[in-house]
Amino acid sequence: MFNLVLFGPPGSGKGTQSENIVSAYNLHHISTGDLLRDEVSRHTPLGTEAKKYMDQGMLVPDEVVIGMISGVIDDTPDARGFIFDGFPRTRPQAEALDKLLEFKNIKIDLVLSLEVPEAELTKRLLSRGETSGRSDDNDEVITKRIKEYNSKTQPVASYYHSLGKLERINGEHPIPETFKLLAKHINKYLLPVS
Ligand code: B4P
Repeated sequence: MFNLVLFGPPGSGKGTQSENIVSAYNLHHISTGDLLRDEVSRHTPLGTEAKKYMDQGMLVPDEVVIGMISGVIDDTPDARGFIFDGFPRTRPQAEALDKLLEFKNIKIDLVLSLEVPEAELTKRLLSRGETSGRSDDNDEVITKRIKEYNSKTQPVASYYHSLGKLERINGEHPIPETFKLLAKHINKYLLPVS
């Protein structure tokens, strides 16, 4: 089994590249952003709680997100591996994920960090906002999300770097070129199925 964390600031292309990686390597995609948006759209108690944070560009509390992940892993026993997209986003989430995986006798093999300058992130997210209907794709909330990333999520990179698992990728290139850079690293662990 091969488990990958796709890491990076809001708008760096985690969701976009996850789709490419899933189709090339047949990994099971776990996006905490998608899971949370699904809870919000179904008006579940978890979704109602999460929405308060998401609408302000803040991270949802760790315990809410960690509980959600454990359930998804248990529901997918036959996966070839997992791609964690947008998770972990804080150091406590990273440590909780390691503990959770250890308990299931698996581990994170590789962390790919998409690096994109702030001006380009804002441009992409504003452009997505024109069609996405997402309540967090507007100027004010994007600024807050990038701030949250710099203070709470960036330290996760140092955590994985200290474990020798982090590779930094320039995410400024067009989507196919960025995918090729990611694939170069994944191919060292796993061959594509398509
Ligand atoms: P997420 O859903 O994870 O989304 P994201 O950070 O906005 O985007 P991503 O990096 O996936 O960008 P995308 O590919 O779409 O998070 C949303 C919110 O959920 C968070 O703010 C938080 O509140 C909450 N949340 C989620 N996980 C959490 C956790 N673990 N803990 C706590 N809270 C959590 O790309 C963006 C745009 O750029 C797209 O329009 C795309 O087409 C474009 N694009 C991508 N790559 C490009 C390229 N190479 N060139 C040009 N454009 C590109």
